[in-house]
Amino acid sequence: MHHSTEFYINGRWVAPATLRPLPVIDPSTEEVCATISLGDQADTDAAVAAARAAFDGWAATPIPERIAALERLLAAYTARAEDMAQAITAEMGAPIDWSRQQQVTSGDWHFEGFLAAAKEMEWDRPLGPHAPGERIFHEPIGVVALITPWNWPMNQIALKVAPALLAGCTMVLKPSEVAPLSGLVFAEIVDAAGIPPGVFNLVNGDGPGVGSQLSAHPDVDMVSFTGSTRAGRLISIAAADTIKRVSLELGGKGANIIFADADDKAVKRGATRCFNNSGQSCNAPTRMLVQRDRYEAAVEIAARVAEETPVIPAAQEGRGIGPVVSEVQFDKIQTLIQTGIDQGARLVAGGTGRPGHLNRGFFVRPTVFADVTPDMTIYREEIFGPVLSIIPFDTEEDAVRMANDTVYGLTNYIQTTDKDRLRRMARRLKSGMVECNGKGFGKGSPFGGMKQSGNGREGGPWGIHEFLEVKTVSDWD
Ligand code: TXE
Repeated sequence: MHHSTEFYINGRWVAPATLRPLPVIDPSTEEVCATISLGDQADTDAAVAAARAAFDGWAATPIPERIAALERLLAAYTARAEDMAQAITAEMGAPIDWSRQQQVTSGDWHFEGFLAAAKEMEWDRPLGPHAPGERIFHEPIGVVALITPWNWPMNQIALKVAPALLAGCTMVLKPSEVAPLSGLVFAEIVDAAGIPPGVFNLVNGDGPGVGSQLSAHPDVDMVSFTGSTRAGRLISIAAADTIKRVSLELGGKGANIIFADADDKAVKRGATRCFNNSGQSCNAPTRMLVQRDRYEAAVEIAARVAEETPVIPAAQEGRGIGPVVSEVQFDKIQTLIQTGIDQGARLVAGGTGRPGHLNRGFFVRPTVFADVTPDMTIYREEIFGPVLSIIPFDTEEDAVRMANDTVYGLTNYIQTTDKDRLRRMARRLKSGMVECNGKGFGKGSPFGGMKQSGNGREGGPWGIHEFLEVKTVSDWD
């Protein structure tokens, strides 16, 4: 990739103010697959200045033209789908078919969802008969910083860039320094789509550097962040002085409540979902709560799913999970698995160490623990690896209490054929999303969490509203 140490600022590829090389490690081979440069304050300032200079023009661009720009971006994105898949496979070790079929297509999915929402949205309207003459306007908040993680790199970029563009904001994207290659390909796509200079800018960097510089920057009006709860807290603190809006999509510890009357596939589906993307999804159903009658059978099924999940290197085609993203994540997951064993959970599949057929790469064995209790670390902490905890319950009341017994509140899952129970339970779970009986969400559904899983919602009109201010004008009509 010829631009890899450069940044995309004001419609051009530019060298960093000071070259600070950082190798990108392919997690499948542990070899360097590219080198980027970390930015510093001068680069951050240049990108923010470009976005500020472009703001008035982009904000005044009529909405149909902004929609047309996103349509061009979608076409340019589709044309580069294979390059994007290769970039994601290199930077995060995702098996190539998974990159093609899940990681890359998440981008199209969100672009299409936002385009539909933008066409239907009311951008300004009279307030109503109770407020005669008043009109409300939705206006872009200004220059926005978009800080994204490594686990679904293109998904997160699409979830932020598309609504920011439609809202009329100009932006600086800082992708994760662990998986920055998809962001670089994306900047080339933006360039090819003819988005006006300065509207979209990209600076690579790490959290304490460009990440916190953007968060504290007096000329940035909003930060939209996806990542750890730890970093979300630091961003809020850094942003506090300038009172900028901070929208956060953070960790999760989803409960998957499986009642005795759930369909036959419920356990298999839940375990598979937990291992997908090597467990690196904030909405993964990591705590499987199973009603006592089906508990032992569920433990057996989940153990079999773990044993039958192929663990494969990124270049290999076909079904399977790849490594986790980095040595840091690998070590963290190993420690958590060992802690599960030490604290007395029953290990029924997987365990510490690499799978036997692989002698390098950050591969983790799909792991299942039974008899997990609420006092255990693996019940509480987001593991972000292919590790499932199974816990028995007796009554609906117990299930609600256990599901809500976490600082997180992103996604919970219910499996039951009893619709009345499903409706009762769904209303009592403290999470932004409740996914039931394996029925996934559609394009443009709101995505986001309660409690320490964050604030705000991404996707559809909710996602666009995150980037808008509301203005009320009296005596308009
Ligand atoms: O994430 P970080 P890490 C969770 C998951 C994982 C853990 C640690 O549990 O095991 O977080 O992952 C930027 N100011 N999730 O440490 O550090 C950073 O540069 C501004 C859940 O790798 O949060 C990168 O761009 N920015 C999650 C982004 O934050 C800062 C996805 C994510 O990295 C910053 C990823 C700072 N002070 C991890 N510090 C999800 N919600 O899906 C870091 N960053």
